[in-house]
Amino acid sequence: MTIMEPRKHGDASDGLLGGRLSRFEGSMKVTGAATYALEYPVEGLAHAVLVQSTIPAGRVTGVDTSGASASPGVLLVLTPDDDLGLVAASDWYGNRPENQPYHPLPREIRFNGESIVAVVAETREQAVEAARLIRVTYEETRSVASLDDPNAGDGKPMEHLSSAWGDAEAALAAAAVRIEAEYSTPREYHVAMEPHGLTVKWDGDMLTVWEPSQWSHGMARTYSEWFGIPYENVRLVSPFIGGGFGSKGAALAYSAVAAFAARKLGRPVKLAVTRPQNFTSYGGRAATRQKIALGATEDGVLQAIVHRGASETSTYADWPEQTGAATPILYRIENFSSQHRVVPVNTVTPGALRGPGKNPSAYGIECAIEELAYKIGMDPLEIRLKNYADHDYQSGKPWSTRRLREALTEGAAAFGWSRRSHAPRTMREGRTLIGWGIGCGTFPVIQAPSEAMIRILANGRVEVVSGAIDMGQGTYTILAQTASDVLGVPVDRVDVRLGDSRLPGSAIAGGSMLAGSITGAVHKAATAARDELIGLALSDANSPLRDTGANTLTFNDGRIAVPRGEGPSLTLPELMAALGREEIETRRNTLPDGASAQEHHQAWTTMAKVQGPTMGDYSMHSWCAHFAEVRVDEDFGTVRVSRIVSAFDCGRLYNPRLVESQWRGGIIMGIGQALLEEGLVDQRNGRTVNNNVGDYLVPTNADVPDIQVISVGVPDQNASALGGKGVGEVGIVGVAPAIANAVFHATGKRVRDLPITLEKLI
Ligand code: MCN
Ligand code: MOS
Repeated sequence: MTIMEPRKHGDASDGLLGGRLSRFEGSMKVTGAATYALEYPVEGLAHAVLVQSTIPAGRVTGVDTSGASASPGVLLVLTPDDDLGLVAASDWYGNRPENQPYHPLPREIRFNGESIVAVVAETREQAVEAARLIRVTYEETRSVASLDDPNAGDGKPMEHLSSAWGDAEAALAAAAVRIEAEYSTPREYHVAMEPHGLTVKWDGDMLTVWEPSQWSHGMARTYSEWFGIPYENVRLVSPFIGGGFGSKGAALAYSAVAAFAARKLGRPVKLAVTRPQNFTSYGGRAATRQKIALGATEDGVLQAIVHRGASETSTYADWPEQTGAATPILYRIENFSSQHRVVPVNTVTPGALRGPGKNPSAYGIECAIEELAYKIGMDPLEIRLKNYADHDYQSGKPWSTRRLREALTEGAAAFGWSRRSHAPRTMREGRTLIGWGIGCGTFPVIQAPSEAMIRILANGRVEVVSGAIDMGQGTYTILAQTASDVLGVPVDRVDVRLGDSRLPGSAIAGGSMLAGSITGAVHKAATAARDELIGLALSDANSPLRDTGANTLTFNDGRIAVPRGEGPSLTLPELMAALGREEIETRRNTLPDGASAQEHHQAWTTMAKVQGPTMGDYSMHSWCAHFAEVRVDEDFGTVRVSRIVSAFDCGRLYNPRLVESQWRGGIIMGIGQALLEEGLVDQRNGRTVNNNVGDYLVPTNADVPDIQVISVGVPDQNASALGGKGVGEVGIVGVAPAIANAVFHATGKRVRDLPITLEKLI
C-alpha cells in the first residue's frame, strides 16, 4: 500500500508539501473571525429582496407596486417594466452575443420561482414587508414540469456527447449473456451552508462586489460586460466561502439586479438570497434517465455496451448532465455506443454539482456491471478486474497513470471483501439484512493556467498572492506549503492572500482543476524568487555568502546556507538586511512564454485555455473504488450505511489530511445522493416543493458511518507540475452505485431510481 507518509523535516514537517497541516483558515471560519460576503460592514447599506414568479411559464402582464412603494423605508422597486440598460455577458468560454440586452428581471417567465421584481429598502425587514405587497398578474402558458411530465418529450440529441466505436448493436445481439436496465436520478441541489448573495458598492464607475465566488476573475469579467465598464474597474472580493460545490462559479441574475440598484441609488446594496430562493436562483444537478445494455460472454467478458441517456435542461439554455461520461472509460470495451439527449422543461437551467456528468454516469454503469455479475454468478470484484481497461478505449490513448486495479484490490483487502457470501440475503444479524457493494468512480484531470506572486520581505516573512479561491477545499494551506517547500521557510512565516480579482489571475476553483494549476504557478514564482535571492547572495558586494566559492545555496528552516555546511549560514532577515533589500517580488504564470496581454486576460477570465483529459498524449483521470456496507431493516426497509472503505488514485497528494477530508466530504454527499436527496417537483405548477434544508434531506452526523480512505496513487508528472491529480470531486463519484449494489446484496431488490427510500424496499 502506498499511503503517502508525511515528510520528516524536524518540527516543520507538516508544513512541507505532502505534510498533514490543518486548514489554516479553519479556525477563523468556526470562530467567526472570517468575514463572509454578506457580513462586510459597509456604511449606508440598503437592502434588496427578490419577488419570484408563482407560475412556471408565461408573461408578466402587470405589476402593482403601489402598496410596496408606499411602504415605509422603500427606496426602489424594479420590475420587468424597467430597462436596466445592461448588456448580455459572454459565456464561460468568452463567446459573447453581439449587443444583446440583458434583462435580469424578465417579462417572459420560464420557470416557477424566477425572480421578476426587486424591492430595495432601508432595512431588510422593510424590504421583505414591501415585497409582500407586490401584486403581479400573469398570462400563463403551457409548461412542462419535469422529466416525469407526459409532455416532456424526447428532447434533442447532444451530438458532441455521443460516441461510438466497433459495432455495439451487433455485438450485443450476438452476446451469450445480456442485461438491460434503466436508471434514474432526481434533481439534486448544492445546499451549501452559506447561501448565495452579495454586498455591492460603486465609487464613481468603480465597482466593488463582495460575493462568494469560485472564480473571482471570471465573475469580475461578467460584471464589467453587463455594465460596459473596463475590467479593471471591477473588484470582486471573496476570501472566505461557506461551500460552493459548483454553484458559485458565475454571477447570476440577482447579482446584476443588486449592482444595478446600488448604482441607481448611489449607495451600497446588500442582497441576501433566501434559502428557498437558493433552489431557483441557480440550477442544481439535473434529473437524469439512462438505459444501459451490456453484452458479455458466459464467463463475464464484456462484449458490448449500448447506452442511451437523457437529462433535463431549461427551456432557454442547454446544460447536459452527461450520463455517458464514465461509461466509456471504466472498462475494456471493443464495441461501444452512447448517446445523450437533453429535455427542456420549465426549470432554472441546471448547473455543475460536484462531479457533474461523471456522477450519474458512474451510477448507471456501476449498477449495470453488478447486475451482469449477478446474472452470471460472478463476484462483483472479479468482473471488474476481468474487464480492466489497459488503455482508454474511447480516445485510444494510454492512461497517464491509472491505479484503479490497486484501488480495487487494496480497497477490497481493507474492507474484508473475501469474507462476503455471494447470494443476496445471505448475510444478516437477526432482522437486519447486511449487504456489500462496490462502485468505481473517476474524474478527469482538467488543466488550466494560473498566475501567482511571491514576495520575500525584509522581516523574513513570505507572501503568496493570487486571485485563486478557497471555498473550504484547502487552497490557502497547500499554497503556504508549496512556498514553504521551495523557500525553506517554516510555514508559520508564510502568509497567503487569495480571493480577489485584483490579484494575479487563476484557474476556477472548479472541475477539480485549481490545486494542480495554482500550485504549479506558486512553485514557479517561488523558485524564481529563490533563484533571484541566490543570485544576489552570491554576487552582491555586501553579501557574506559572496566569496564562499559556492555556486548554489540551500534553503532550510528559514536559513540560507552554503551546501554541506562549507560556509556561513544566514537567516532570511539577515541576508535581506545585508543585501539592503526591502523585498524580493516575483510574479509567474504557467502560460507559454511570450503570451500576449490579451492572452493573459483571456486565460484568467474565460475557460478558453482549459484543457480536457485527452488533449495531450495521454488520457488522464483520477480513479477510485468504493466498498459499502449497508444494514437494512427487514421489516421497515430503512437503510443505514454502516461502513465505507474507499481507495483512490489522485496522483501525488499535496496535503493528505485535506485530501482525506475532500474524499470523505464527497463520500458523504454520495450517501445523501443514494438515500436521501431528491428535489420534488409539483407536477401541477413546476414548483420545487422541498425548497429548504428541513425538507431537502442531506446526511447528518448520524447518517455517516466510519469511512476509511486509502491512497494508492503515484505522482503523475503529465497531470500537473507537481504530480497531483484532481481530488475535490472524484470522491462522490461511484458512491451511490456502491450503496445501491449493497442494498441489492442485502435484500435481493434492485432499486434503480435514486434515492433508495424505504417505500421502494418494502
Ligand atoms: N489536494 C491535494 N493534492 C492534490 C489535489 C488536491 O492535497 N493532488 C487537496 C488540496 O487541499 C486542494 C483540494 O484537495 O485544495 C482540492 O483540490 P482540487 O481537486 O484541485 O479541487 P479545486 O481546488 O479545483 O476545488 C474545487 C472542487 C470542486 S470542483 C467542488 S464541486 C468542491 C470541491 O472542490 N466543492 C467544495 N471540494 C469542496 N470542498 C469544500 N469544503 N467546499 C466545497 O464547496
Ligand atoms: Mo465543481 S461542481 O466543478 O465546482
